[in-house]
Amino acid sequence: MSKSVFHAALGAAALLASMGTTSAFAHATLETQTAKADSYFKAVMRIPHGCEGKATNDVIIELPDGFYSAKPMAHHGFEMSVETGAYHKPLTLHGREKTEGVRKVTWSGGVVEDWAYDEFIVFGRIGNVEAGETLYFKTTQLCGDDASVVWGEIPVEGEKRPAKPAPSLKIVANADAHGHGHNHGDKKAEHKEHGKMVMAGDIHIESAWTRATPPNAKAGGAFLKLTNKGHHADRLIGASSSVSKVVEVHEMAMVNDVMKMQELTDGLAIESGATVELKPGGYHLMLIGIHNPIAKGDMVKITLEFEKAGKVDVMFPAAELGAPGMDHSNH
Ligand SMILES: [Cu+2]
Repeated sequence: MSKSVFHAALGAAALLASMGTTSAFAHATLETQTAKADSYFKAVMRIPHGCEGKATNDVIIELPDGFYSAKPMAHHGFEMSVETGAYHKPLTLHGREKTEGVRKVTWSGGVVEDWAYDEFIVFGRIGNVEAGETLYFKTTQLCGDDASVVWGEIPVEGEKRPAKPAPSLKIVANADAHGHGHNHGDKKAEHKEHGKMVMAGDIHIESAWTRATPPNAKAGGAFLKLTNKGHHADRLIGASSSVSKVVEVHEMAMVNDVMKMQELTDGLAIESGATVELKPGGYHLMLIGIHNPIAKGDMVKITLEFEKAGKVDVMFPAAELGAPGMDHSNH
């Protein structure tokens, strides 16, 4: 009994303290919504209300790729538990490679009344993400056995803001970080563009880029990173663009000791949970029969087609002629 009284009192105090400045927010959001690349960050998740009138009993935060070495903070009146798993990419911190860690935190069995406000905290390290990218902290509130609120929708540029957006964290440049390959000063604008994430259903599309072509070139390559966040495998089955006659999905393969490229006629599989990178020397999109040379700085629009996720337009900024990769692809 004394526990819930204390809890209600704490919630009311926090609500009063936040009124006036933030009383209008109705979504679960992070208190601080920007973080520097390669820095430590305290994610404070703000829970502004329950589930349509019902008190919140459990809060679950799924940690995004790019958030390492997570340590959740205990919360009075709640049991805390974690799920660990492999990171999408290892990160070396203080000379040690981190390959797995906490990916999901659950605070359960407490009470946050619908009229109360509360906060749940996870401390961690931002890594393997670039300025301009956004991390999403999917957050679920469970209220009793039959009610819940899931803050898990990813906003798509140019579309209506979702009703239950996933709490987001925008990554900004870190002037203090060393050895991170940010030496392409003249490509800042392009980099910003290509750092944007596009979604097609469960497929996250990132790091799209192409490169300038020589004057009489008939073909060019285009590159990007695809991550399947869904529970079912999908395939990239085709692509098209107004800049060339056709766009094919290619792979590089050794044929009689010679590296050759060939079309993947069945498309490129993206298994559930997998990230497939299309990059120079590996899988790539091939623009065949280019109508006009591509110049550095051009934005090339390519429509990708997935077997399940359908069609999506992606903008590919053009790097200089012969560029081995944009900033991302080098590390
Ligand atoms: Cu090719």
